[in-house]
Amino acid sequence: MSSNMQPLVDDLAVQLYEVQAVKFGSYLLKSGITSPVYFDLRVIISHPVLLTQVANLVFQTAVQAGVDYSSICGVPYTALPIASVICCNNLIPMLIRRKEAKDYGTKRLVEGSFNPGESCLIIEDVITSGSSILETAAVLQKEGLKVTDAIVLLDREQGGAANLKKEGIRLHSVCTLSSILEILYQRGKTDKALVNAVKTFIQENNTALAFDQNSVIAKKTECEGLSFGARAESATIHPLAARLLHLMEKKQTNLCLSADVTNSKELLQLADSVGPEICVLKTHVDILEDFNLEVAKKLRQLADEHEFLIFEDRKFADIGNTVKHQYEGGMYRIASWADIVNAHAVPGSGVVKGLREVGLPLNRGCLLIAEMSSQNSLATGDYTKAVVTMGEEYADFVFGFITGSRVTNKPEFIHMTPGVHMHAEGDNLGQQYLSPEDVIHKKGSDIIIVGRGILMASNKVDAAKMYRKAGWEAYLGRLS
Ligand code: 5BU
Repeated sequence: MSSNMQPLVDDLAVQLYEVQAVKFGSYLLKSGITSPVYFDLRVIISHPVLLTQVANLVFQTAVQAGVDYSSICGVPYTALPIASVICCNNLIPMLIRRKEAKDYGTKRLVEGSFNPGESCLIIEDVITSGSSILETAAVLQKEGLKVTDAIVLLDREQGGAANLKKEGIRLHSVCTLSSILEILYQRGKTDKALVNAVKTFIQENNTALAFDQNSVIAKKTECEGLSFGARAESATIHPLAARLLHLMEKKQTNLCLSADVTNSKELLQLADSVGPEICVLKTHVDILEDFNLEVAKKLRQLADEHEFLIFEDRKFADIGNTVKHQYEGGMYRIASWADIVNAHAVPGSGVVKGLREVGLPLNRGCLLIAEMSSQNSLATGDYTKAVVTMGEEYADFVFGFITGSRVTNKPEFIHMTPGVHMHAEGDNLGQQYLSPEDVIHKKGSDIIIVGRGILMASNKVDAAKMYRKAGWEAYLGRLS
C-alpha cells in the first residue's frame, strides 16, 4: 500500500470499529473455531460514505498492484455492493456469480456479459482460508474466464494468501488483521492483552495446512487420484465398499442403473440385459405394482450372476425404532435382498443406529444422503457437513454418500451421484442433470446413477453401454 493511502486506512479502521463491523469478544466461526475478533462488513451498506471509502480503497489497491482485468466480480453477498460501487464509479463492467445454483444446477452461474479468455478481478471483504474466493474463481474459470488476482479489504492472515497462491491467484489486501489491531491500539480502542490474544489466535489458526485436506473446491484430491482397486485395499474399508470397488475395477464400470420401472417382469428383464454393464442396480421397490419376495429372490440371482450390487433407494428418514422395522419387515423385507440402502440424516444419528442393528449382522451397507440433485434442495452447506460427520462416525455401516460432489477425501467412502443425463438439463419436476464427465471428473464422485437417460432410450442396452463408457472414461481422465 502506498503511504498516501495509510491515513485513509487508519481512519477506516476506526470507523469500522465504530459501526461494529469489527468486534472483539468470543465468536464462533463457520469453521467451528472460536475467535476473539469478528468482522461483519454487511453493516457498511447502511453507511454509504463508509461503503464508498471501502470501495475506493479496494479499487486503489487494484490500481497500485497493476492488475489487468476486463470485469469485476464480488464474492456473494457482502462484496456485491462494494463491487457495484467500484464498477459504477470507475465505469468497469461487473459480473455476478449466482450463489443459489451453486453445486448442482443448470441455471446460468454467472450473470453479465463476457467473452471466454477475458480476465475477471475478484473482490472480497474479508479473507480467512480463501475458500469463498476459490469457489467463486472456480465458477468463473468454468465459464472460460481468467482469474489471476483478488483484492480483499481485510486479510485475517490465517493462510488465505497461501491457499490462493496454490491455485495461481495473487492476493492483495487493503489492510491486515494485525494492522487494524495496531491502529485501534494506537487510538486507544483496544488494550495490549487483546492485541496479544488476537495475535496468538492468528498464529494458532493458520488454515494453509488444513485446507489441503478440506478443500471444497472441485480439484484433484489425493483420493480422486487413487484407482478404485487401490481404494479397495484401504485399511479401514467397509467389506461391502471393498467388494463394490473390486467389482468396479474388474468389470470396468462405475455405472449404477436406476431401474425405475413399475412392473416386476420388466425389472428382471432389465437387470438381466443391462446387468453386465453396471456395478449397482438401484430400485424403488415401492413403485412396483406386483412385487413379491420371489421377484426379490430372482433379482438377487441376477445380481450374483452378473456381479452387481442391489441398492434399494428407500431414503429412510424416521426414528431409529421405526426404520428398523421398515428395513427388516413389512411386505418388502428390504434387508433380506438389498446390499445397500440409503437414509436421510435429518432425524439425527438414531436413524443410522436403527438401520445398523438390522444391517450390520447381514453385512449390508448404508449411504447417507449428503446432497440431492433436485432444484432448491435444502441438503447443502452445514447440513451436508453434518451428514459427512455422522457417516464417518458410523463407518462400520455407512460406507459412502449420495452427493453431487466429493464431500470427503477419505478413500474408503464411496460417492454416488444421481441426476446424470447426457442430453437433458432436467425435467419439469425439479430434477437437474449433469454429464458423466462433470460428475466423475470435475466433481470427483465415483459412481453415476442413471435412470431415464437409459430407460427412455430406444435401445436400453446400447444406452447403458454409452453411459458406462462415458463414466469410465471420466474416471480414467481423473486418474491421469
Ligand atoms: P433419473 O431418471 O436419472 O432422473 O432418475 C434418478 C433416480 O435417482 C431416481 O430414482 C431418483 O429417485 C433418484 N435420486 C435422484 O434423482 N436425486 C437424488 O438426489 C436422490 C435420488 Br437421493
